[in-house]
Amino acid sequence: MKVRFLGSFFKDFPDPVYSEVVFVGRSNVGKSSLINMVVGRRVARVSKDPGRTRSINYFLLDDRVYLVDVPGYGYAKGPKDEVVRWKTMMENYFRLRKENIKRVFLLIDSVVGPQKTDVQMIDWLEFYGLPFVVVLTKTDKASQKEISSTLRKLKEFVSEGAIIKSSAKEGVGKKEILSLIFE
Ligand SMILES: Nc1nc2c(ncn2[C@@H]2O[C@H](COP(=O)(O)OP(=O)(O)OP(=O)(O)O)[C@@H](O)[C@H]2O)c(=O)[nH]1
Ligand SMILES: [Mg+2]
Repeated sequence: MKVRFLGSFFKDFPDPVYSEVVFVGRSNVGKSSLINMVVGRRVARVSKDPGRTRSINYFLLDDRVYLVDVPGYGYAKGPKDEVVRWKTMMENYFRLRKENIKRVFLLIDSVVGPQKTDVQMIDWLEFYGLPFVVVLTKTDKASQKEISSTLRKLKEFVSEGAIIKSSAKEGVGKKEILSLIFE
């Protein structure tokens, strides 16, 4: 698979010659790690500290589709103006790119489960009319019981057919995610 980092953007995003998929979710949920796992290379920056990704990063996959890595939300310790900054940036992104986004991957930690901010994100995606699938992350860290509990809570908001289990650490979920990216 061919993957190329196109740059970090805040506005003036790449020309919409290819459609794009975007990975959203709480800070530290594993967005950048999942992108690296799926493309098979360490292209996105990963960190133990929440808030690692600070801009909107574009990658071009196989000269066919843009992959977009965005900053996470819901980092509790984040100062208020950081939250405002995130919101402004993401609102701008969704507004400008909604026609070009073919799918959103909404990542939810399989141990932590859906939080209030995730539900807000689902509302937001529905408001913009963006199709999304939920990806449970870090299943290698979760017990069967935790996974079931997370699935149960999620069923209130999404149908089970739209949930993919993944582990960036163990390469779980790669095939399903890739097939949606290239769909
Ligand atoms: N065990 C395990 N750890 C993971 C997995 N995916 C990510 N992590 C760890 O979770 C932490 C956060 O990963 P990132 O990929 O940087 O998370 P992010 O969602 O991009 O975070 P922000 O850019 O801050 O929003 C890192 O310490 C990763 O090593 C996984 O599948 N299993
Ligand atoms: Mg990141």
